[in-house]
Amino acid sequence: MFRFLKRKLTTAVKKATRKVEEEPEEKKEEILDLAEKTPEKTPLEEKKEEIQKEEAKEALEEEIEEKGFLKKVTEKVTTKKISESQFEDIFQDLQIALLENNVALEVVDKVKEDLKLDLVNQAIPRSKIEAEIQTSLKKSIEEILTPPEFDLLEQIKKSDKPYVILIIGYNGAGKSLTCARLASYLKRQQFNPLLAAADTFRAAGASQLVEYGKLANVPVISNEETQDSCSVIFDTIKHAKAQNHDIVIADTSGRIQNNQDLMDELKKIARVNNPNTTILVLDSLTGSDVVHQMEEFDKAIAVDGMILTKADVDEKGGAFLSAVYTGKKPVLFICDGQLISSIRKYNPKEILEQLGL
Ligand SMILES: Nc1nc2c(ncn2[C@@H]2O[C@H](COP(=O)(O)OP(=O)(O)O)[C@@H](O)[C@H]2O)c(=O)[nH]1
Ligand SMILES: [Mg+2]
Repeated sequence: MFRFLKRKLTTAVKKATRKVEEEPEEKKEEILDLAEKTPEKTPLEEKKEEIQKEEAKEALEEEIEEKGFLKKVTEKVTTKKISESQFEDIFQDLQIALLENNVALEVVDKVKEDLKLDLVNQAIPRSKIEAEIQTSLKKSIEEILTPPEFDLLEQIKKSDKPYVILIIGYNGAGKSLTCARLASYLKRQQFNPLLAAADTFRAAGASQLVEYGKLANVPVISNEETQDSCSVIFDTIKHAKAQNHDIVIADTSGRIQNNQDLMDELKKIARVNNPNTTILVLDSLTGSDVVHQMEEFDKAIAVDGMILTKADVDEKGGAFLSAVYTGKKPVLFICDGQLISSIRKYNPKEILEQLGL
């Protein structure tokens, strides 16, 4: 999980540290050049210089009294300031590392602003340059990974029953498996969920959910006779009321935003069945395209939260950063495998750890 980005971030921080630690050679040469080029001084200039030296000496004496000589000297030797232009240079490697690993541009810009604020023109102890860069990066990425909160269990408890969860997203994102995983998770929390096989578009859509339902030990309502996904969900809600199921989880057909018919169908599903929560399933392997997916689905029907899948096979991790930061929606769960049990509550600290921060 996230191996590539982790490795790249570590390398970029080390490289940035080395760049800051090394004095830029051109500067030294410039000073030498200047010294060589200084022309002979006239007596008047020498007098002026003497006065300036005297004034500087007095100012220094005052400062010594205020600060303590030793402290002043050590501060000069042991601290380093990163100029704005030097920052631009050291951020280059980090920027490449982030972009190469599917991090959306908007997120890269935020990291840059955060690091700039923390590092530019600050007196950083020389021995702590790497630690300071690392701390600043960690703080920024932690902010990025922290979405608005949403306590699903609490919401279910306080709402009328059945609580209807609508699962939407691209083809192959992991919606059907996630429906069964979520049902199994909620069952373990002492709820009694019912699944609606509303992927009526794909031939095997409904039967696949029936199989997943068996694995999760959760009943599934399906109707192979109909193409009307809206009515399958409607029937499932009726069924849930009659048989005391407190939650309905509705699977839907995969769709992309340029498929207008399917998008319109989704709007109809939401209008007719009025779900309590609509969750967008995002496949982390689709990279920074997750930003686009969230925008488009949210525009069609209001998305309440997201579930990120395939974390186990995502070596880059950028989709997580991009989806959480730009989506500005709660992240309910992450899925990291092909099992019914491969689902857990989203925890930003865990992701940070995976990134080596
Ligand atoms: N490795 C891995 N595979 C997953 C995960 N979630 C789903 N899959 C696989 O992705 C494929 C598509 O899943 P499915 O639930 O049918 O997607 P749907 O088209 O959105 O309903 C299946 O082969 C799943 O086993 C995950 O978290 N990790
Ligand atoms: Mg499916």
